[in-house]
Amino acid sequence: MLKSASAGLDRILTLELVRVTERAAVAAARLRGRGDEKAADQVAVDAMRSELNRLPIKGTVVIGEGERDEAPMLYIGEEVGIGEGPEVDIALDPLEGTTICAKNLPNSLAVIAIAEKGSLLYAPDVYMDKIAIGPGYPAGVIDIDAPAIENLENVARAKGVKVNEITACILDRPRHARLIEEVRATGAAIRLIGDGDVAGVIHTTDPDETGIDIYIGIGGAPEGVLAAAALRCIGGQMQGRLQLNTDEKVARAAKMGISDPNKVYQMDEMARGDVLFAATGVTDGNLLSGVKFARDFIQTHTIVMRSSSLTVREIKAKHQDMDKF
Ligand code: VTB
Ligand code: MG
Ligand code: MG
Repeated sequence: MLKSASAGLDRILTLELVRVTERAAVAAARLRGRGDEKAADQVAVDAMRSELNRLPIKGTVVIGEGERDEAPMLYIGEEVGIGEGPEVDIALDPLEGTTICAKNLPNSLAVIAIAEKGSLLYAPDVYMDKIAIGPGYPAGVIDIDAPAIENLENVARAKGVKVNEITACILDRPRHARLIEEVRATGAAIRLIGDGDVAGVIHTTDPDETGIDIYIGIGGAPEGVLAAAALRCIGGQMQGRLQLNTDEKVARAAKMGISDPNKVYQMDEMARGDVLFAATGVTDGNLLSGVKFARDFIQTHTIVMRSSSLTVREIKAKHQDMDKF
């Protein structure tokens, strides 16, 4: 098999990954707007799994659909791939934003990240407090422990605009009531999203296109690791802290090797080494179009990237062999 010039993962895997998210996205898109999030999720999981199992890797799912006893497929620890090839860790979410897909609202994605074995944070399925910005800022602009106003002022100053020209993306949840008040008090705008904070974080990387400068707030830890993997490939800054607020969660995390429950993880502690990331739009979104079903073909729109080269590719594919999907 071809070896890439730089150390790390075989670069041919980059294209292979696109097939994996394309398949999952098309499957989920067939169930867009049907109000059945479970069914949409299930078909995406099935499709992603069958495509993943054709890859020339010895893969282990480290961020997946849940623990073995709660998820029949793509559970944490499941081995995927043909069992030959490089040993890799895999983080995935075949349908990130199941509710968005069921309601046919923007920004649901099929998402996967692959990294060298041992390079991804083995995060339990708990909440994570997150803060993220895109590329082009000096180091140290964001600090998860600082008040929102400080982060927003620093981002605005670094961008060379007033705070009221900054937009923060925040999940619309009661737990964010105070955060939302604090951000609004600065004069900054908020894009409140119903779900889909992997997309929310990625959107910070292209504020001109998405209108989002910073992501703040508490979402899923698995989504945090996926988002960190994506940012590693585009550039940007992110910090995360697991919300291990019960003894049970602390114990679960400890089993996964996390000894300090309050640790702040920097982006490259959540996703180290060479990382490949791919996401295909399921519903139309700010950066990716959703799957289009035309009479004679299916069109998908995927972003695929690699951390070691910081290459970001967008692939619009027309699939004419529609029986395959
Ligand atoms: C977020 C969101 C996801 O989970 O991570 C969220 O981005 C966090 O959990 O799309 P709550 O819904 O409990 O707030 C999702 O909504 C689903 O994975
Ligand atoms: Mg999922
Ligand atoms: Mg999800």
